[in-house]
Amino acid sequence: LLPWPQVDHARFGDAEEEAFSRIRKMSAANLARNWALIPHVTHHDEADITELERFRKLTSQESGDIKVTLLAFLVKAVGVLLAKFPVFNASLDARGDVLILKKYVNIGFAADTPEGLVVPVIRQVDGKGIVQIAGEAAHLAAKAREGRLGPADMQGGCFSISSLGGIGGSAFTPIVNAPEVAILGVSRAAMKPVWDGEAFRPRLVLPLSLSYDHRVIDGAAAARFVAALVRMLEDFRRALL
Ligand code: CAO
Repeated sequence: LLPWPQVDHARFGDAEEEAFSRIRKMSAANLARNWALIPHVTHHDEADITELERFRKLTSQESGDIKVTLLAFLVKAVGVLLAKFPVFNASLDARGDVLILKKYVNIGFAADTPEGLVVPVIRQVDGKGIVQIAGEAAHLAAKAREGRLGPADMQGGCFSISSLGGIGGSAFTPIVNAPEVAILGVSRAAMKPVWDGEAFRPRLVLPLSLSYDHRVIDGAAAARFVAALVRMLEDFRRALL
């Protein structure tokens, strides 16, 4: 590779130096390794979450202080699917020729903090309900923003979710968080005309982007995983099947 370009930026205008925070140094090193070593593919799809959003708002009103977020439903849905698609709940060993299949389901979520990106982990989501997951996510996100997450809060993840839906965007390519093998990116839901066989109806449509390690996961498996996620978000009763 060519060496990094050495430029005296001050020759071209005012500029100042700002050192990376400890968190940004760590996440930059992880992201660079994961981007360089993992052959990523990103699979995009959309889910009609009109009914889910109605249910989410109702549940939130009934849950007292806990705000039941879309993220909590996504964590639960992915948790259910990881049991059905074991290759998504796996890690490659360091040599890259043995797959470790996990029997537990811990899901990390990307949290934006003033110091940089962190990924706290919600443990054993398979044994938890959505309100409990929402409460734990809010607690971990607050801890993250205050810079109080300990190493134990960020270890043991099986799969990550990166939600930019509260900010905007229609699709992006999240970077797989090694040694995990897949990560779900969530963009901003928007009202769209959807053809129901007779007419276009206004529906709330959520964009989903699944990046996966193509050494471990085939494109067809990724498409099936996302299709199952879409069906679950469109009718959450499927999470019980
Ligand atoms: N589409 C439309 N609106 C959405 C949405 C979506 N997919 N997801 C959330 N929203 C809305 C919510 O309805 C809520 O609106 P109200 O304030 O009117 O109720 C608002 O956005 C905030 O949502 P939320 O409280 O559910 O929080 P969140 O799940 O969006 O975010 C957290 C929580 C921790 C994920 C967030 O604070 C964060 O850090 N996001 C950034 C993550 C990130 O940086 N990812 C990139 C990593 S790679 O660089």
